[in-house]
Amino acid sequence: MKEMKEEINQRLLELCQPLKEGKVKDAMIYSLLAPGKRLRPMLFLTVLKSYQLDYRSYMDVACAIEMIHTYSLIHDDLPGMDNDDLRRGRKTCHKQFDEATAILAGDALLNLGVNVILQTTLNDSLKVQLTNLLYQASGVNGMIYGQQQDLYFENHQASLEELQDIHYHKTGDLISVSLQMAACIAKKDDLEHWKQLGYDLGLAFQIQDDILDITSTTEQLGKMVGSDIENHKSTYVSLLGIEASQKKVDELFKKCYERIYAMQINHGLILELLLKILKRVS
Ligand code: GRG
Repeated sequence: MKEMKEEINQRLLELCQPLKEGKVKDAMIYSLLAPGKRLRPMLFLTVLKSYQLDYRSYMDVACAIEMIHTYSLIHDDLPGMDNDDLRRGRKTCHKQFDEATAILAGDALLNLGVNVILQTTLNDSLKVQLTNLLYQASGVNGMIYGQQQDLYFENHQASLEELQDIHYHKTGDLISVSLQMAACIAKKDDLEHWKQLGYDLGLAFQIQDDILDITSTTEQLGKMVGSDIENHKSTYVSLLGIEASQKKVDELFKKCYERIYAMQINHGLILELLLKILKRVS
């Protein structure tokens, strides 16, 4: 798993090397190579591996997923959005550089993602399918919709249903599509299984995030903690409490395991990664 993460980091850097020199390139590399978990590309590659495919042939697609995720983090941290100073244990992109550079670096990563997929040697039909899935999930019906709703509910009380809708899109769409893209390559018949598994995992991951915002430290998380309470934000924890939220996380993971065992894959590989996510402290 460590080896896969290092391979992702190395390829991310290589893909940025040909870019024109300047502050935007520097900011892209700064945020992209910051110590993140690489969860989404790891899920994508691990699913491929669990079907006995050579995951390295799809490394650039994995990198495109991480580029989109990093763009979303850079923009989410901007003063016009969450206005955060710390991300992945470092100053946020606009704090390290400036706001205009951070906006452009985010735009450029979103843009680079599609180019990276199109420039692979995969067959054209597959490239179109993967690009379509990824950009639908991160677009205005997906992650951007989730972000819009999240911003709206900063000043409005959200019900549990509304909160779930935010999470399905803000967090779930990109996690789920990472799994769907792998299924699209490996076995289309399993796509629906991976899609639902991704939404359950995404919701569990977000509830964990709400719990960690209360139980963890800034050093451990690499971002400011306690911000949800400070912003009077509706979260699973504020609506249900920590214990019931943790119970919900456990239930969602159990559903994920059941789906994994329903498929003919190398179960151990994907279970190992899920277990790592379940036990995560950052
Ligand atoms: C700006 C269009 C747009 C969307 C932003 C991703 C996102 C949507 C906002 C980030 C804020 C947040 C807490 C989102 C929930 C998902 C989440 C926990 C993101 C952080 O992902 P990790 O933990 O981060 O995988 P690393 O740094 O490990 O990659």
